[in-house]
Amino acid sequence: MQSTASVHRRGWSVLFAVLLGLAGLTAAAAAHAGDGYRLWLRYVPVHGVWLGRYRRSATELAASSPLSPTLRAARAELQRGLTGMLGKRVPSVRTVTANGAILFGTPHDSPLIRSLRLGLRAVGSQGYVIRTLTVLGHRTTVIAGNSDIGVLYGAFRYLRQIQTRRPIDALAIVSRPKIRHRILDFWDNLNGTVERGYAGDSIWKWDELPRYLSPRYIAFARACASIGINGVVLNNVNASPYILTPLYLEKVAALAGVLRPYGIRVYLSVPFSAPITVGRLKTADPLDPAVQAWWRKKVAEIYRDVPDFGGFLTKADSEGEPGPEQYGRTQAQGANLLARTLAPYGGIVMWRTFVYSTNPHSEDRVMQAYDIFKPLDGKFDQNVILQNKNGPLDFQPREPFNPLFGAMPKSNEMLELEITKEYLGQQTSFAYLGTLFEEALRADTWARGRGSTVARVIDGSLYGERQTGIAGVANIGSDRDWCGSIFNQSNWYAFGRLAWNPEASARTIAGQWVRMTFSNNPALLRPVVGMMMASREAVVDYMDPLGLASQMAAGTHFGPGPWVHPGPHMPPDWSSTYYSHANATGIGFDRTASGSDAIAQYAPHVAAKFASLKHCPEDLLLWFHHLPWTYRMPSGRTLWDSLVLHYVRGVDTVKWMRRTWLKLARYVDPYRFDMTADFLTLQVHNAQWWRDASIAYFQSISHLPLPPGVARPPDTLKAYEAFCIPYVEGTPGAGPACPPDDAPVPR
Ligand code: BDP
Repeated sequence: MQSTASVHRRGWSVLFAVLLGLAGLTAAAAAHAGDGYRLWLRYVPVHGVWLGRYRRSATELAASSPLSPTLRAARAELQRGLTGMLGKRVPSVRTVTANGAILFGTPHDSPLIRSLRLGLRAVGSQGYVIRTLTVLGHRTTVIAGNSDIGVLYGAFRYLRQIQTRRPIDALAIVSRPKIRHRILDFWDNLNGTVERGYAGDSIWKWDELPRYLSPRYIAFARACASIGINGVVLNNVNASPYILTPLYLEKVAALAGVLRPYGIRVYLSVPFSAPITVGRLKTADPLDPAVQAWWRKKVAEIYRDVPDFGGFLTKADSEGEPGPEQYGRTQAQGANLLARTLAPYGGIVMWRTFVYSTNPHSEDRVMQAYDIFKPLDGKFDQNVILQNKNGPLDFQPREPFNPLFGAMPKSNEMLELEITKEYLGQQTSFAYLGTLFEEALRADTWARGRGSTVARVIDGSLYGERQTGIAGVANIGSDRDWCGSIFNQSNWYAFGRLAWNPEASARTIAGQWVRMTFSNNPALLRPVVGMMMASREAVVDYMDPLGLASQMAAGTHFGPGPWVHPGPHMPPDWSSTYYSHANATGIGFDRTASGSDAIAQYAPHVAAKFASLKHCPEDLLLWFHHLPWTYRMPSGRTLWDSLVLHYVRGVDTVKWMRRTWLKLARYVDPYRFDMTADFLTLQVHNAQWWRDASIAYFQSISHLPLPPGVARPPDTLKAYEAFCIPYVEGTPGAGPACPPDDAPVPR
């Protein structure tokens, strides 16, 4: 079948051909073809007045030699970028000899840079300074850092100025990352699959390593360095013990070697039971001397081959993964066991607080981690960082902030975000997560009064920690476009930029990404940024409005499943009904003092706000309150009507996004245009499915009529419930048990 996008595009092509004939333009100048492989580092030619300005400011590349691998990477990037954008090769020289030279390096390797007063003290070990100065009588752009990696980051920053059409003739840029460890977590399995990965297989080709090093590793490393990512956890948190065997450690060392020049350290997820499964001990008890000795030996073995190894990430006592609890030990005793073996080498432990029990009688799921970890504050070693998911549940389209942020003043805390869109429609949905990340970072914990944002907890400015970090679960795979769609790339990009500066604006980042990925033309830029900024809220609206959460299908987490209820194979807190608490009296989870009192885990000011019906943000209302269907919202509508209208609004926004995109054919090359257009068509379909199934389900409980003008769902609730997708990319193990008979397909 021909796609709507291509039909539409053909219309444009006819018109366009006429215009071309009239104006004598070439199509190539309007839209540069791309298949997404080059991400935001496309370096397409600059035209018009800008070209002259940039050419004058980039005549030669000057650096002392010999260059380290990192400085060579900086030079190669500058050459690649300038050649692509300015259409000429910029020669490399030993010292500044002409106006418009770009001098790059550190004060350690370049006496010339040492002689300039650049104010490098302000940028620490990873930042950079870019300044336009007169050097040896020539007008020069100086890109300098205290370390080689700072220079590489500066080179990318300089190129971004050109990519986004910013002036470069009088530069005075000073930048340093606010967070020390900026890490991508790969949930990649050693068999090449990716848990919750929607962009093909793993990019790590374990079978080829260490003998063959795919050039893709370098393309990946460049992209990471361009946004300041400096760490990669190579394997799934549900970790295979084989990662710690010599066979795989050799492969890890090879990858570390490729990534090193780009400032990326490798880390590993480790199973807590490794002393048993790999070391053949009888126990993994953290207080057992034989267990401690085994880890010491293993860590020494790793550092022998990877001297800059970053450390470990652990998922312990969670979702069936082993942990210290099994031995009657605390999370702190478990974390410190690993921390003490890594400390002599400067390694860290990222200990996840995503710990909970699926026992039907356990307390409110969202309260468990806090109750386990809060009493342990002060018990963790200095090189342990507690890794909290942004919300207290599990990467839902919207959650309040995790109450552990700010509640552990004597412990290091880092933020874990999910870049892969497990719960937001997976690969085909258009959902820019810059806004979600921004919301998570700006949430005010009030731990030390107003302004105690999550950003300030994790950048160490609230409590003064030195080990600061942020992690994003990667959305990267073997697909040619890396992320399963062009727009998914923006989430990788936004994560890196916010990791560097957690106070940056999601809108600004979106704009820069669009300029680099598509075009600087305002006719494209404005509408696309508008789509991006509206996109995540649209998904919230059609999946989990008003503070609902976890209403998706079981297992695959794809598509609606508000009816999923506890059963023999479904623990209560893996069901949807547990979270909606929808019943004859109303809907929502009472987490006030009359309910689970999860609200009490927040600082008093925040708790009071969430507890008050008047002040609780409407978009978190049903997260904290169980309310009658006929409850009057501030808008004057009933809760039921508002809920339904949110589902409707979500679909309408996606339709608007699609309409907006379809008008942009002339500015985008056919491949990327069609893919995005067709994915948006698919998303309209999926959004309608979510809306209709959710309305059908909740109406069967509320028994209330639909607000005027809202159409009835085209199918019966029974039909929505019966629809079942057995296989979805990225779902670990087997999908849900779908009966292979004539199950219905929703309209
Ligand atoms: C859940 C994912 C599961 C992960 C888990 C985690 O569905 O695949 O293993 O998070 O973060 O959201 O450990």
